[in-house]
Amino acid sequence: MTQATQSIDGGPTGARHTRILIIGAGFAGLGAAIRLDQAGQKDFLVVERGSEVGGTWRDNTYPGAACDVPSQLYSFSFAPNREWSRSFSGQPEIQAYIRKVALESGVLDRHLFDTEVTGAEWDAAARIWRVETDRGPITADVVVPAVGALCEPSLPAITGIEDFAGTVFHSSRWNHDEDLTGKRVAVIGTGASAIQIVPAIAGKVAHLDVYQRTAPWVLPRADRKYTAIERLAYRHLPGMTRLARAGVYALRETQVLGLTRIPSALKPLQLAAQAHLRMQIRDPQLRAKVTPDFQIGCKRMLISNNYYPALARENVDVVTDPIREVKAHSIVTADGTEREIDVLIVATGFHVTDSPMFDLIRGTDGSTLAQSWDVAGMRGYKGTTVPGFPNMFFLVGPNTGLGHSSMVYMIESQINYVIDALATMDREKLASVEVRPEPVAQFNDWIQQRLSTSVWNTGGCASWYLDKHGNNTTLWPGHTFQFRNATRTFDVTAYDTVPVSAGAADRNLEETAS
Ligand code: N01
Repeated sequence: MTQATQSIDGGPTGARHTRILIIGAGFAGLGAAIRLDQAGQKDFLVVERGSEVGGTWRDNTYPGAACDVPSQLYSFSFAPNREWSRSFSGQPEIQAYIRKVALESGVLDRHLFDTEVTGAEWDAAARIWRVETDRGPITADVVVPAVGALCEPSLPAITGIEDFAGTVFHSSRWNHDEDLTGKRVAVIGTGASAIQIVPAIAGKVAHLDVYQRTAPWVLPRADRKYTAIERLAYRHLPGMTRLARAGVYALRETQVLGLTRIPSALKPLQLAAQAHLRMQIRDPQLRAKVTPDFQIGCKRMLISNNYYPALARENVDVVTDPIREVKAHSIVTADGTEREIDVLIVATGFHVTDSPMFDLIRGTDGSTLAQSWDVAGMRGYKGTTVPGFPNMFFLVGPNTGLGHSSMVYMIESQINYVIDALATMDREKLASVEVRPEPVAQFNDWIQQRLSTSVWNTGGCASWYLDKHGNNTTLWPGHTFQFRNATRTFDVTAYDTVPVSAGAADRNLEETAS
């Protein structure tokens, strides 16, 4: 794939200036770039630390990687994919879709790849963001962090892990040079990534130990290849794609009541998962080991038809004793058992509520996002704006995650909000907008009140949805169309604004070189 490589050089005056700086070129950043372009907001740059678009779908190349949201819903509404080969797509097909959309969009000329943001600070006098990257400085009127929640691998703090002499890697940084054939392998973790990895590698390794801290609920995966006739229909009848998308969307929304208000309504799903487990694992001991002890939905509901059969294989052991230490060639559990391994795969998730990106962004009083969220936890207004951080619009921000549907829908809602914010700033000649603390407090009180009855808060599990204070700062507690409505227009009354004459028009961008 050929992608334009831009120069970051701002010329003799130093930093390059752009009106809008988008950080990240995954679904969110790329989607924002395309929609901004379509809306006539052409003055933007996208900086991306990787060498191509795709974000999490570029990074997660582990064997078996696939989406657990149906393909028809897992695409931009403005770029429907008529070529999906199956009902739940694999990573290569999703990444190919993202690449194709990027290439056809005409926005790659404003992408800077292999460029990592190392800091961003609001300059109150000039009313601009001063952003540092590993390829030089950039200034921007507006920044749009679109780095996603699942981008920074979380590595387990296990005694001795740094002394492991074999190969060790995180699920999202798969080492394709390591041939697992005939090796003794350990996988730590039994989340959404691990349950796809385990069946994909169990048949080729000599032995596999699956270290399970908490057993997940696993439902059948209604995945199948589309027939030739279906593919033809999707390709040639645009209405089919729209209809399928609407059907999947509506079906998924029926889970919201159970997830957010009446967790007992999820009982049929839990019964289905129990039946799935009973049918796929005959050994009562193994079945007991992998039976969850919390309510379904509390953690992400997983879907797989081949995870349990993989666990039941002769060459696979599920280890539930806590890990005591990792040695040069083995893992030792609390009961003293030592299991030798050649390769260690950590499928232990991501820094979601404590992303390193939060340490890099400094607002009006010089505090970082991490500092401003340290006490109250990650919170924002409509998942997008944060007091003390003017002209910053987060995509996939606080409480925008979902337990039931497609993040692409949420991302598009947030993009609507950003586009209307920019249009409002243009129309009303505003140099900056900064959300006021009161609407943020009101919004978050509503969120937390809604979440208090949710299965994520009451279902008896620990999960990455909750932060270190036990607050759910990641999930949206309602229907996705409620979020779409909330973000349809930019409500400028919730913001402190500064007119252009008081700042931006007077700024001397050449000072940005200093
Ligand atoms: O990560 P996770 P993931 N010692 O955080 C365990 C999305 N996704 O990469 O449950 C031992 O879910 C941890 O144990 P516990 C999806 O949104 C989507 O699997 O905390 N174990 C858990 O079992 C998903 O939710 C797709 O007790 C340790 C596992 O590691 C998100 O990504 C596919 C440990 C981590 O599970 C993250 O999924 C894949 C330790 N020190 C992922 N630390 C799609 O299909 C953690 N664990 C779209």
